[in-house]
Amino acid sequence: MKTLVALLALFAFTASANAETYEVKMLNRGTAGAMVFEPDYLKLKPGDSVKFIATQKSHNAATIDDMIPEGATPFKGKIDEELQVTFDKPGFYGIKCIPHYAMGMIMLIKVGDDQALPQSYRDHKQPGIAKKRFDDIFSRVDKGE
Ligand SMILES: [Cu+2]
Repeated sequence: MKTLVALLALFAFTASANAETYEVKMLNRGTAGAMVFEPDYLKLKPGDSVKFIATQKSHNAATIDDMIPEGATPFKGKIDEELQVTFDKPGFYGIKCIPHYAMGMIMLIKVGDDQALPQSYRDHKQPGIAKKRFDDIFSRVDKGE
């Protein structure tokens, strides 16, 4: 019995040790231009986490309504605060910085394999530069990147 408990503990440890944490910077200016998440597209395994880092001021990270998998929990970080989120539910997550959404401060997170990007994400009405930047990310998703 003791051996079984020890084995179970080892499995639990291994599972959590395999989960990774990715860092995303929130920037006034990055390599892709002004007001960006860097990187702007991430592919995760279920259980991986993302740490949104307030590298520069006045940014936050929040899920976009209707751009998260069914049953996933929306989140909304506070301005200027680091936020760590664990993504358990497979699918695509559209993320925005609330103050700079129309300036194109968005990103996409894919969790799990074998997910097709839902058409509703492509049809989602995006303000200002967010549309162009999402179209660019979607074309990378389509290429299998
Ligand atoms: Cu911002």
